[in-house]
Amino acid sequence: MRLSRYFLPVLKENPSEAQIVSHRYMLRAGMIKQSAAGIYSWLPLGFKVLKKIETIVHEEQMRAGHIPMLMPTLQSADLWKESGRYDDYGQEMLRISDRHGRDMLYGPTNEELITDIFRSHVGSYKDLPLTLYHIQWKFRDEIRPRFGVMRGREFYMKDGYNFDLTKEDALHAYNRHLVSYLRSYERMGLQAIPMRADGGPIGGDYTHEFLVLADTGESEVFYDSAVTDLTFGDRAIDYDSVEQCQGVLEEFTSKYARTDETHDEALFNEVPEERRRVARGIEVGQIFYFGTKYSEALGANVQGPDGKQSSVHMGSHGIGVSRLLGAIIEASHDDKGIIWPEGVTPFHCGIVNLKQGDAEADAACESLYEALTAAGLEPLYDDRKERAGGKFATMDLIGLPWRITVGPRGLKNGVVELTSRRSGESEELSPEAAVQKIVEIYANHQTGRGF
Ligand code: 5CA
Repeated sequence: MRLSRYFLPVLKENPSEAQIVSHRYMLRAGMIKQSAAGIYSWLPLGFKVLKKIETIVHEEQMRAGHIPMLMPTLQSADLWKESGRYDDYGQEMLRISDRHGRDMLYGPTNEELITDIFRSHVGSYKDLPLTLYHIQWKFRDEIRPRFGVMRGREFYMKDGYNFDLTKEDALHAYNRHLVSYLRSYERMGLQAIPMRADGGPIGGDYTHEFLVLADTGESEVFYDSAVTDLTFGDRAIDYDSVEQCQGVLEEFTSKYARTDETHDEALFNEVPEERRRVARGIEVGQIFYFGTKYSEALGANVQGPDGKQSSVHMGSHGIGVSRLLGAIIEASHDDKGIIWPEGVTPFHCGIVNLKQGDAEADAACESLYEALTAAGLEPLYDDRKERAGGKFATMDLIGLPWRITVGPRGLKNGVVELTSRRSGESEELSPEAAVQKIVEIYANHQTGRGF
């Protein structure tokens, strides 16, 4: 993409309404624009990152054997009346009536709708196990939408639902989700720690939230610092193996890590004092096992091998896709702007032309642009007639992890400058070597695809 043809409405001033750094940088980098409280338009740069995160979530869900689909945002209230949640959900649910006076709602979550689909089409244990998921906009009329996409009213969420014959099978589905979530967050450059939590309006008393540690997080968390040493890495996993998935769950959840909802002071005090941490975190996902709560209410039964009918065991599993942009920025920025991890960066590399209009500099930038594109990467070429300082400030703000700077002086010696946004370190290389290095860096990262 050439910056002169892109739509990147960066702001020079700090927007006064933004209280936390991720909100500030998302507005300043022209990623989002508020349309009403807690409701945002996703401008091209924000949309690009959103889609990269979404792609990673899809890839990891499908890798775990979960099946993508799409349900609508608007739902009829009937199913919610059947489950009993229409009254229970309270004012967070946006209720609408259509022209015929029928009660509708903008879905805050989809347990009822998916259970209805299941009961309409599945009747035998032979069709199990089954996990269906979608990534769709949700609406919760939060009393205090704030911090930009972090606590929106309209937000983008992956929600998956498992259907199993037995509790044991459903717990395997729970563990599969835990593993796939660890992988997903790590690909986004994040450490998200599974912590024992509370079921809230979804229900169930077996649930973990995934938290990214950050001072601006809305949840208070208590943990053994040893959990922060754990990484999933690129180890192989067989998602069908009950033992392997259970092993990962045990590895990642046996150390003390809880949100304030389930915090137990006595247990916490058993952690060696020097490892006890009280901090704040951003909840970027939650997995639930709630047994037959919805299948009983809605009559989702299957016939078992013994010919008997029984309610299926279910769980639901969410990832806050739009919230993740905020969480990643909170975890990765400096005073100049965002620092995108390679896995989700909107463009793989920036090209800054220090002397636009200089025949040699222009030609060198064009050939870098072509070589990177031919290698399957997406560069952002700042081809505007701007001062170098302004170009650097924009690149630093929007946070591309790598930048190639091209100027007449370097070209005389046959070199360009390759700079890491994270370390700030630069090296001089031939243009070919710079391309080669960037290609190698991304060969080691499974990056999500953008738009
Ligand atoms: N049905 C279950 C799991 S599919 C469910 O709705 N779980 S949830 O309530 O925990 O939401 C899943 C994730 O969505 C949360 O972990 C959080 O990351 C994200 N989320 C929830 N509310 C908001 C909000 N108001 N703004 C942005 N993200 C949100």
